[in-house]
Amino acid sequence: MASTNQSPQYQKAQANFLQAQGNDEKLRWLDEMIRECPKHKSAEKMLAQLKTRRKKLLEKIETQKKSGKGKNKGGIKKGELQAVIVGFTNVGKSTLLDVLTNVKPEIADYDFTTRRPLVGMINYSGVNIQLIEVPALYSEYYDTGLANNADVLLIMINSLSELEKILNELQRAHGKKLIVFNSKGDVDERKVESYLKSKKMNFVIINTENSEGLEELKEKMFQNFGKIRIYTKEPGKPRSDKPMIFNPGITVAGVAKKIFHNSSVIKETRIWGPSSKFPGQVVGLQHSLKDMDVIEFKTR
Ligand SMILES: Nc1nc2c(ncn2[C@@H]2O[C@H](COP(=O)(O)OP(=O)(O)O)[C@@H](O)[C@H]2O)c(=O)[nH]1
Ligand SMILES: [Mg+2]
Repeated sequence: MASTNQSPQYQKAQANFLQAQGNDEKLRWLDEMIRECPKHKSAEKMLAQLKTRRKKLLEKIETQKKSGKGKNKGGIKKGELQAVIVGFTNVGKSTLLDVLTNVKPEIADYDFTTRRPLVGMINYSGVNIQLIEVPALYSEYYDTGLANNADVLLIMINSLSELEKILNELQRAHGKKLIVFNSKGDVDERKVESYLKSKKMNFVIINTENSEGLEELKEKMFQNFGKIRIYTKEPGKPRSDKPMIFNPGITVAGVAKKIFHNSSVIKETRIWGPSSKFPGQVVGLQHSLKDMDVIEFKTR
């Protein structure tokens, strides 16, 4: 769908639609596109296409609801990128959720404060990451399903002695495991670091009280999803704020398919960033993209 003669409102809705993470958000922007689509004769075909797309999207949402797909036991709808914090009680899980997301959990220094999974959203440079605190291990409220199905597990500990027990509990979890050592109290961080390094562990040392290590944590968390970020731009304009998320190895054709559904509308593609030999390089449909690339399509 080339954006010729579209109002700025339409273009904005389209940009938001393309970057939407999740079907409900997609539906919202698609509705906006339909409202903003020109109503004159020559745009009839385009409007019809949008309506067909809306119908398909609704069907998809319905089947997902029925099959319960994308839902965990607790009725939490799985985000595109989902990380779950697991750990013993009182290690600072709720505090981490509090500092990284919009959720305000109850934080207390008595055991097993958190009794049901809490869900927050992190905005990491335009990427939405769903962060869930599950009730502590060994609490009657602990949720194995959430831990086992998460894409990334943040294993939160205050001392190295907790590690083995937790890893033992998480044998059936298939997500990537990132150890988050919360330096609470009197800890020799250098010792912790050299131990975890010697074990070739995937880890980050943080301190939720003074925010140390939180940026590194967000970056590592994103990397552990194994996804890449692609920004789009229109000719003569700055790049989008929110990236689109893809699996590594995605080609120009793959991105085009997601945006236009039909790559024959593309006249020329330019690339900026890690996969380009120089800024603004013209590339073909088979060109492989890298994390943080910016892609510009010129359409017919
Ligand atoms: N000194 C210190 N206390 C912390 C830190 N993070 C959390 N706490 C405290 O530890 C207690 C338990 O924290 P909470 O986030 O509820 O732990 P949870 O049970 O793992 O969710 C609370 O009193 C927090 O204020 C930290 O980095 N340093
Ligand atoms: Mg808690």
